[in-house]
Amino acid sequence: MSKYCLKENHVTDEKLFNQRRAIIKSSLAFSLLTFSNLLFSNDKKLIFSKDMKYSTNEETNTFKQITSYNNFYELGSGKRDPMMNAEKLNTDDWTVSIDGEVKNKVTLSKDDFINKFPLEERIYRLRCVEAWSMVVPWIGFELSHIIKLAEPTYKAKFIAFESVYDPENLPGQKRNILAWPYREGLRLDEARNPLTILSVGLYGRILPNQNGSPIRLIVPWKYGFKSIKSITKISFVEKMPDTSWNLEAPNEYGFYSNVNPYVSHPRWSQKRERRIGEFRKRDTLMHNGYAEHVAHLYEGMDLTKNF
Ligand SMILES: Nc1nc2c(c(=O)[nH]1)N[C@H]1C(S)=C(S)[C@@H](COP(=O)(O)O)O[C@H]1N2
Ligand SMILES: [Mo]
Repeated sequence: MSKYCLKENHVTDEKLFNQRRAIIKSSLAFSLLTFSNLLFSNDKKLIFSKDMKYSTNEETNTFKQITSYNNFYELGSGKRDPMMNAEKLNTDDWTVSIDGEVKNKVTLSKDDFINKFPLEERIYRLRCVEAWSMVVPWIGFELSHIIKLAEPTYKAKFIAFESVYDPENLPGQKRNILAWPYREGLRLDEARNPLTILSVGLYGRILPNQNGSPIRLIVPWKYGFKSIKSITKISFVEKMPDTSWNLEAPNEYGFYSNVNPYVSHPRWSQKRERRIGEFRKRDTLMHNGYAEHVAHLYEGMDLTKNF
């Protein structure tokens, strides 16, 4: 497929998406709410249904915004670097190993992720700790499906995630800007929350490399850095795992990292945010607007200490 063709497809997918949204917004649409989609991207079919329970109906950012303003330090630390260096991430023969305190240790291929689980399109906000945000039509499935497949033992209390390690090809990994590979973690009940998904695509297409191909986490009520990209390992563990940003600056980045306008980052406020593409700042919402689904997970915890 030529580059030109790919570009055309971006446009078509986004147009289709907006038409669909227009239909959904119109009054008669309820019968159409769970229709399936069949779209081709990079020669792969993504078959998915539309989630209405957890999706926001805010306007989505454009495909171009979502794929050209990124944080992916393995591909460079500038916002445009991940797009410019996207082809340096090699996702051929990708596998993800699932191990640790589980009955079933398994290794899955990237095709498994597209074919084995019920894919849904979910429109979620992503809010970066740097106080910008985007709304993205992610395609993925609930992480709870992996938990059911793995069958954690009674010892498992947390999940530890690891990203790709390939310093020969990934320009960011030639320097010690972070503890490589990039690492993240969730408490098991956070991982089981239905809002927590593994994403394999966006705007009807498989994930562009700069967004964390072939599979990345999305935890919409936490700052963006928890949503680890290009995952290679999912381990069920007993103790709270190390995370790259916490190792880097423990006073700035805690394990929980819930979006919280009332707890400032030590170097800046978290009260307001700029939606990419907008000029005026918005007020940041508790748990990024998802409090009704997740606030109970932190009942009784001091959120100024557990930041
Ligand atoms: N492996 C890895 N995952 C990562 C990062 C990274 O540098 N490496 N950056 C994080 C940060 S800080 C943010 S805000 C989001 C950005 O996701 P997006 O580029 O798809 O919008 O990815 C997160 N996941
Ligand atoms: Mo971020």
